[in-house]
This record gives sequence, structure tokens and C-alpha cells, in this order.
Amino acid sequence: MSIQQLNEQFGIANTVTFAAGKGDLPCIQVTSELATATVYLHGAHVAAWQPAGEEPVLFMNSASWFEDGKPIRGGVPVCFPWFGPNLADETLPAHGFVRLAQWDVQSITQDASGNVIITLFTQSNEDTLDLWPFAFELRHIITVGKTLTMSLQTVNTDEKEMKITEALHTYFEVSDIHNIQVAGLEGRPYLDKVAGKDTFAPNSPLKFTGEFDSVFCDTQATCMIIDTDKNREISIAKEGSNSTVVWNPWINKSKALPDMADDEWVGMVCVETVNAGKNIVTIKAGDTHTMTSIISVTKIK
Ligand code: TA6
Repeated sequence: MSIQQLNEQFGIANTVTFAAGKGDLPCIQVTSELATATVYLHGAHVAAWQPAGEEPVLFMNSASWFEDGKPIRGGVPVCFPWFGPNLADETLPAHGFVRLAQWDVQSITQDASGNVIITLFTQSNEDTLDLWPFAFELRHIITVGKTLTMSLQTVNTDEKEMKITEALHTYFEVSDIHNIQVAGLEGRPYLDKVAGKDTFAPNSPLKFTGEFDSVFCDTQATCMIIDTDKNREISIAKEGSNSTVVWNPWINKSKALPDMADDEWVGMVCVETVNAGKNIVTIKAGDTHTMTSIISVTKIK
């Protein structure tokens, strides 16, 4: 569908419009009394969200690709049907394939409170079946308001059960990674992917002094990014998720990433709503599984 056809079918006057975004990729622009947001059909990717009265909450790196077949680096990459490298075949795209292709618009509505609910849809096809031999429907239901709620809903339309790992791989904008803390994971066991070992978090909020790439399994905890320089706390609550990943590439990894500006790691942290590691999700034939991330911002004083 063209931008004009999308606007005719799904636009909401003065609130929801479709436009050609970066790289000429079609995007949904939400402007309401509650918040503004930008959502690309490419990867069903929330690229920006800013609640009224707040600074932007999601980080978007200036060197990100905005091209068919490539991931966007920033906002909320949707990782499915695997998180990280494909352990059976490392030639397959990292974090799965649904973030690389354009999704369809199923519906866009606005509720009585002014929240805009966007449902984007994709499903298995010949190409995906070659990569991963399972039939599925996938919906990303994005509610834009004072809170950003993202639900990733998987329907197993195959005749056999499927096992997935998945993530809403959210990049958050912070004042300075050196000065923030992430609470909610105190004392928990995690896989330190930088050191390549299992270890335990301190009994205090996480602080950052170097590359940090950690997978916390068996946790349903709400995390909090405490950013005193921005006088705000960002809450990341979740449902249907048993893992949390925290990531900052720091200096060397940033330089090694072709789609990451060298010096922008200072202003970001990923706190990701995930099912990964030993938290593999098994979905029986015909069943549905939903993972939800609920993001909200409060001022510290
Ligand atoms: O979630 C953290 C992580 O798995 C890191 O290991 C790093 O690879 C990051 O995701 C970004 O992955 P990407 O494929 O988007 O470069």
C-alpha cells in the first residue's frame, strides 16, 4: 500500500499519519496530547516515543541503517524467532529475521483515554520457512500514551510445537552511562557475555564502567533506569518474559559496529524484555504466547 492508501485506510485526523521516514521507509507518526511516537513498518519498529512533558525516552543512533533487509539500531528492535546468534546456523541473521522486513498494518485505533493502539502483523512465508521451518503469525501491538506498552503476540499456526526465544530489545536515552544506575536485578545470577562466565549482580543497582552485555534468566522483575542528571526514572515492567538483558557496547564494540556512531554509547543503555538462554518458550500447535513490555517515566523530584 502507498503512503496515501495507508493514510486513507488507517490514518486518524490530527493524531496518526503515515509518512516516508528515514531511508524513505514508511512510518507511522503519532501526535497526541499524551505523547508523540514514530513507528516504522520495517520490523514493526518503535523508533521514538516521547510522553508529554518529558524528553525523548528511546535512543536512536545517528548512524543507524534504515534499509530493507537491515536492522535499525535504536528504538525497539523486535527479535524473533531467536535472540542473539542462531545457535544451529550462525550464518542466519542475528536476532532472527522479523526485524529485517516490512510488516503490515492490521489496525490503528484510539481509546477513550487518548491512547493510540497500533497493531502490526507479519507471518511465515516461503522465505521464512527456508530460514526456520515453522508456520506462525506474529503481531506487535503498540499502545502509545503516557505509557508505552508493546505486546509481541506469537500464534503457532503450524501442526507441530515450536520453541522460540525473543526480545523487545529497547534502547533507552540516558544522560551519561557513567552516571546512571539500573535497579531491579540486585543479587541476581546472570551470564556475563563480556567475561564469558556466570556470575551474580551486586546487592545494589547496576553501575557501568565498561562494556556490559548480560543475560538475567528466571526474572520477572520490573527494572528501573535511575537517571539523576535527567531527573527521571524509567520503569520497564513486563509480562510473559522470564529474562532481562542489559547492554552497553562501550568504546570498542561501538567502533566495531558499522551502524553505530563511535561516541554515542555514552548516551544509551539497553534494558530488554526477553525470553532467552534457558528461558526458551515452547508454543504448542495452535497456541498463542504473548510477551509484553510496559515503559513509563517519572520525575525524581
Ligand atoms: O542484547 C544484547 C546483544 O545481544 C549484544 O550481544 C549485541 O549483539 C546487541 O544485542 C546488538 O545486536 P545487533 O544484532 O542488533 O547488533
